[in-house]
Amino acid sequence: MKIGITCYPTYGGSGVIATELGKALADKGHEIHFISYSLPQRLNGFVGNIFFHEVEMSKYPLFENQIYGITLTGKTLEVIEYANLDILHVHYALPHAVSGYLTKQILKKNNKDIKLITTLHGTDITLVGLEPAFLPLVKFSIEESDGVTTVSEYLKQRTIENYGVKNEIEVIPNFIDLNEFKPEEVGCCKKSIAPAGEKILVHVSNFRKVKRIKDTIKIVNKLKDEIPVKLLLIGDGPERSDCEKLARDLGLIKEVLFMGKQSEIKNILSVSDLFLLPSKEESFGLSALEAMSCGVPVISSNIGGIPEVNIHGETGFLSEVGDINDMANNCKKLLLNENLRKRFSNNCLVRAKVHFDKNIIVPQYENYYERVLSK
Ligand code: GMT
Repeated sequence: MKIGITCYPTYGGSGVIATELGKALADKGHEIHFISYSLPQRLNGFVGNIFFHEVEMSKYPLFENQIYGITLTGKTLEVIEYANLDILHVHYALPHAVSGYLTKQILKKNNKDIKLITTLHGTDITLVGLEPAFLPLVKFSIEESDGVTTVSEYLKQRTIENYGVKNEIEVIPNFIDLNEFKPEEVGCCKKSIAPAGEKILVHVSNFRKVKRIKDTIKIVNKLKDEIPVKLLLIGDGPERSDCEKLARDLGLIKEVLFMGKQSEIKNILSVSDLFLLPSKEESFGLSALEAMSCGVPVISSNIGGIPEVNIHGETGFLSEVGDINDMANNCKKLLLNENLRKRFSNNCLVRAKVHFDKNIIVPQYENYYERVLSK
């Protein structure tokens, strides 16, 4: 098949999944055309059947506020024309699904068609999509897609409830490359982070409010007198400055390390004892799955699609959003009992392998493409 993939290129989970999906499909012989405003972060290495098309923004003076959705549509039309795509698979509703709809309509005028598949990832449905200015657009573009997938059962239900859409929605969970995210001995790295043998807690995100990163710092504040710990905060975004201030105010300069964006997350996960995900909204929690795949148990909130990934009492523990006492106690249970932590770690590996292995999930997408094409 010839497949166009539109996604955000930056660190967010939707871009990661879109890129990994494209790479996996290319491995299976499909021709993949990525369309985005810059090269997706995980699109590294040369593969003969992967193409990248950059959406270049116009410098025209009237466009003081960039018209990305329209420029994207123009570029997509060009790619479809030149590459003769069978499917346009867009990740994240705004503006990608809206642009996909416009693309389809313009093609129709020229007696051409393309199948439009929209994968909904999270805040496109639960947060920004609900803003009054966007809600009708999101609803309409879902209804007009030839196929719609969500990354969790939770997100499917939220899509139906929030937008009243009647389409059939296919749940295809996020996936992981077990060869890449696996436990590894990176002793030297561990020594430099925790020279006195401190326990290592880690959180990875794009530092948005929805992630409640301050909770991770408050958890460390509760643990530090009983257990020597280091908290690695990986990523960057709007909440970082406030979090740095909180860490300073609490006197946790040595305990909390702001590492910024990192490319080798799997190495950091490999030396970590626990992964923290206290989000107030999360449709899936790809970062938690990456941790689990490296054998790192997850301390998370019990919200959204997280319970479909992290199983309470098996791969980690779940607490109510904002209940940092409970989260800190759950950390203690595992940090003070290495046998239990190891058992959870093993459960994580098994769960990642049995439910979220790339080799199980990518064929589900292929199968779904076939079904949509034959409609
Ligand atoms: O960061 C992104 O690219 C999208 C982002 C979002 O806010 O929608 O992440 C979502 O998609 C990821 C990949 O499917 C999921 O693992 C995240 O749980 C989800 N984030 C939220 O729901 C907050």
